[in-house]
Amino acid sequence: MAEAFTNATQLLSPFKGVKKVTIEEYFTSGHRTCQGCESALVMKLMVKAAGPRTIVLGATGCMYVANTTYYTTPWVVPWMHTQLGSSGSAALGTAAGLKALMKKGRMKAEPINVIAFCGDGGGADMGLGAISATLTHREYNSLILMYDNESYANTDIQLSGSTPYGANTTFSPPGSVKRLIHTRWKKNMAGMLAAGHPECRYVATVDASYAVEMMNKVRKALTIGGPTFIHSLDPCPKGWDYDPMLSHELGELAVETGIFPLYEVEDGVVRHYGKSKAIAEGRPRKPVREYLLKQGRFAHFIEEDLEYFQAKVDEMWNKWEIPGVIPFWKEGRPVTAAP
Ligand SMILES: Cc1ncc(C[n+]2csc(CCOP(=O)(O)OP(=O)(O)O)c2C)c(N)n1
Ligand code: SF4
Ligand SMILES: [Mg+2]
Repeated sequence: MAEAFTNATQLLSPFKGVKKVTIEEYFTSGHRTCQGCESALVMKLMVKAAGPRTIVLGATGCMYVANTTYYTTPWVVPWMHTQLGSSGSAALGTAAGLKALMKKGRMKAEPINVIAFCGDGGGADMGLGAISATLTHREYNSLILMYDNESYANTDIQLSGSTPYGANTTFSPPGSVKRLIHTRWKKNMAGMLAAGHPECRYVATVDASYAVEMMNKVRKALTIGGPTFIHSLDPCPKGWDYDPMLSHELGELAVETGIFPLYEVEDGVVRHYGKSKAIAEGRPRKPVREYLLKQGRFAHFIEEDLEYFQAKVDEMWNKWEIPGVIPFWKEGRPVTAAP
């Protein structure tokens, strides 16, 4: 009993290979996401990794709207919608509420996982302040998972702070006068949160194309406890404009080209994972064009756009203080000019 008030967490050991993954599902049929939606797969893997004693809170976005339509829902565990910018406050409030109820003896004292998810619009833009605040409260256990489909997808693919350079969105349609409307580089969400939140013991990036690794990072975050954060890159056939059968391949290419590094920061120690580890150790990356040109949102790119994108990714791996994670230079910063 007393243990529950000292921040005890569930001890979720890693799945040792795909054959050891549990078969129970807590996100089942009954959703209406697009064919090939990786974010739906992320929800399924996330809650499978967490197990049945879990509460999920979901900010507005595709994973709210398409998953809870007209009294149907795929969620088997308790689930609650929260406002678009509120994943952080929902996570913290729920964790604090559970703790108070257990302390007063109003419910059985046991470690219950609290996971709040948000999209990139809800997390990297609108709810960034609330996520940051939650990551300062080490006395409450919660995981915030940002599923990043790189746009405000639910309202028809508007540009977010997480949309990649040059992408065609409904807010940045390429035209004959101006080819590139969106010319800002994507926010470095995981790196920013890891570097700036000393009370947060675990931040990681994941990609559902590497499903076991992804689930094990969720299990690790929940086991470590306190406030934790995971950033997931999710191919979105509708917003990225590609054949749904390519979702898995695009998830792999995002990592193999070095565009989306897979890593974790645990108690201040950075560990690259899988192909990102090999890249950090010097293995050549695939050219970014292999990833970009499979997607209609980059169909207007000309050679100089591809070269600029490649140069920026090269910079991440060759020049950053911690490759792919922390982008600082002591001196002599290179200048990569945009076309
Ligand atoms: C405060 C507020 N502003 C705008 C909206 C309208 N809205 C609903 S879903 C959504 C898109 C959210 O984008 P993101 O968080 O990236 O999730 P996605 O739809 O991509 O899954 C918007 C703008 C809202 N629900 N609340
Ligand atoms: S628009 Fe994208 S994120 Fe939304 S349900 Fe469709 S594939 Fe999934
Ligand atoms: Mg989004």
